[in-house]
Formats: sequence, C-alpha cells, structure tokens
Amino acid sequence: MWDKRDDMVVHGTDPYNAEPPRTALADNSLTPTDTFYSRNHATVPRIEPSHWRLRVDGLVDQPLELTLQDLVDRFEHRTLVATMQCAGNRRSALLAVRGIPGEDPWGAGATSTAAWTGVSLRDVLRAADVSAEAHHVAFEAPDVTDLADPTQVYGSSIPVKKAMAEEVLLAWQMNGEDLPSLHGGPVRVVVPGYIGARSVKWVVRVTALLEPSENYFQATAYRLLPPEGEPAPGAGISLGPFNLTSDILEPDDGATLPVGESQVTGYALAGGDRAIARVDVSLDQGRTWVQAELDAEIGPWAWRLWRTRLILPEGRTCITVRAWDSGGSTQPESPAQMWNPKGYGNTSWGHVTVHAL
Ligand SMILES: Nc1nc2c(c(=O)[nH]1)N[C@H]1C(S)=C(S)[C@@H](COP(=O)(O)O)O[C@H]1N2
Ligand SMILES: [Mo]
Repeated sequence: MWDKRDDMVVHGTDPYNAEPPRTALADNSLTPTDTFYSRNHATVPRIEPSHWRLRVDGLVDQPLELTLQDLVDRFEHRTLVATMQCAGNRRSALLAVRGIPGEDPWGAGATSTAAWTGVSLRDVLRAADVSAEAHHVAFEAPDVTDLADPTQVYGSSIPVKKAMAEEVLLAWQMNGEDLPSLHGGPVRVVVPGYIGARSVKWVVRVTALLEPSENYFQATAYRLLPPEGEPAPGAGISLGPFNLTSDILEPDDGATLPVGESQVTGYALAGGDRAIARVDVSLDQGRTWVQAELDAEIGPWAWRLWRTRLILPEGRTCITVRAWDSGGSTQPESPAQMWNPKGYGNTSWGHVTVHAL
C-alpha cells in the first residue's frame, strides 16, 4: 500500500512503521524511496497539495500564511542530501540488555538517506520577520496521536540557531519526486544532523517561541532518561543532534558465507559539525582492527559508506565496526553502557554474526 519493497520489516501497519533489511541499504548512497524506513505515531494524513497551508506565527512581526505555490514561487530552491535516522534505530540491541515495554524493536534499518528539495526554513522565517527574542522554532502537524493524554498533534522544536541554518528545509521533494504522503507530503521539515523526530512531516505550522515546544514529542518523548527514570514533561535529556555512529550493512546478521575472502560494507554517520575520519573493523570482538576504505563524501549531512575485504575463517565469526570522527571521538563499546527506559540513541559498536562454510 505504501509502495515499499516486499521485504520490509513491518513493526506495525496503522500507524505504519517499517524498516528495510540492512542489506537493502548497502551500496546505495541514496536510499531508493521504496526502501526508505518510515516511522509514524498516527494514521498517515492525506493532504491535497492545493489545500495545504503553512502558518508562520509566534514571535514574528509579520505572521504568514503560505500555500505550496507561495513556497515554490517566493523562495530560493535548495537540494541537499541528508541522512534521516530514528532515535530508536538499533533499539533491538538495547532490548537484549533489558526490556523496554511499549516500544518497537527497531533493528539496523531505521536509517536512510535521500536528496531533499525545498526552501530554507530560514528564508521563510526572515520573510516573517522573526523577532530577535525567539530562542526556539516549533513545528506542528495535523496527525493526532493518542500516545499523549489528552491526545495531541505531532510536533517538535529546534533552537533558533539551527532553524536559521541554511540546511534546515521545508521540503516538497525526495529523490527528485514529489514527497509521498508517507514521508510527509505535501511538505515536511528536514532537520539535517538531528534525530528523525525533529523532521516534522505534513508540517502546517511554524511558531517562533521563547522556550522549546511543549508538545509531547518534544517535552516528554525523545528524551534520554536515567535507567530508573519515568517519562514526564521536562524529565531527562532532550535529544537533538545525532551522535557518532556506524553499522555493518553487508553481510546480513546470520548470513552463511563461503570460507575465505568476503566483502564487508556499511555506513558511518558523524554528529554535529564533525566528519567521519576513520572506520575500524574487527573479527575478534575488538582486540585487533583493520581500517575500512571510505567511499567519497556525498555531503556534510549524509552518511559515509565504507567497505573492506576480510578473510573469514571456518565457523562462526562476529564482525564488529566502530567509527572515529574528526574530533577524535569514537563509539561506546556496548549497548549495556547506553540502555535507557525508552530505548533511544544506541550508538554502540555495530555487529553481525556470520557462519562460514
Ligand atoms: N507529523 C509527524 N512527523 C514525524 C513523525 C510523526 O509521527 N508525525 N515521526 C517522526 C520520526 S520519530 C521520524 S524517525 C521521522 C521518520 O520519517 P520517515 O517516515 O519519512 O522516514 O519522521 C518524524 N516526523
Ligand atoms: Mo524517530
């Protein structure tokens, strides 16, 4: 129904939540749209492009109401490549450490990369004459979720400094085609470098504020709680920018391969304004490492694909990856170091176990 490939791992049909198998992400710097993961908290709204309106309000001198045609006609178009990653990516490895009731067991595939086309949010905020007092910019969508009590529409916010950075888009195209409804069409926010939850789909309202949004998905969900913590408004650490991570995309976990040389590929994703500097791969759980070859960079907001060839001995081998960034940071070794009650932000070393015959 959503024009996705047949082998998607479907966590739920309504709301639709699905990720591709990791091997489907391998070797494509841009993820084909039929392979791109999708994360939804409510039924996907269908909005006629001609009926869509964007309200820009709050701490602005010139509140606006824009049609899609206004966006297209009045502002400079930009296309950029950005990786979207759900904060729940690789929750399954956290779950293996300790239970996480009520959250889906996302694997390695809640990560995908597309070329997004739209206008800079900054240009729209400038047209609205955003006030110097604004510290945050909030987004609202029409999808109503019952995860919040009372029910609420989906929303998020980002600091005004990020909102005024040219890379943050109001996008109406993905991989050169009209944005499908599943991915937020007619228009979504794309916040490159931030967890997927901030990139609000079907955005209908942009509000300049003094404080972060009070929406459930900003104030209560998508926050990193201490291990014995309970979700509550303002509790825990608000998640925004990505942290450094990497994973193996090929071979698949559990694959059977011939003994001898095998190709191993994957991705690495840097946080903030850092870049990927090095990727290490190990066949002995991190005692010794070889350095993978990095593919060409495809943009500052995109993952960096890497590849190497390794000699697999007969039997069971665990292949491990870790990345290093341009600031010299690397990933934590174990998901046990990262377990948190909602299962967010597992950026520990990536692993697959293979059998060579
Ligand atoms: N309106 C709205 N926007 C949303 C969501 C949602 O449920 N509703 N989910 C968020 C989350 S958690 C993620 S990871 C991304 C997923 O985007 P995708 O479905 O295009 O992959 O959308 C974000 N934007
Ligand atoms: Mo997400």
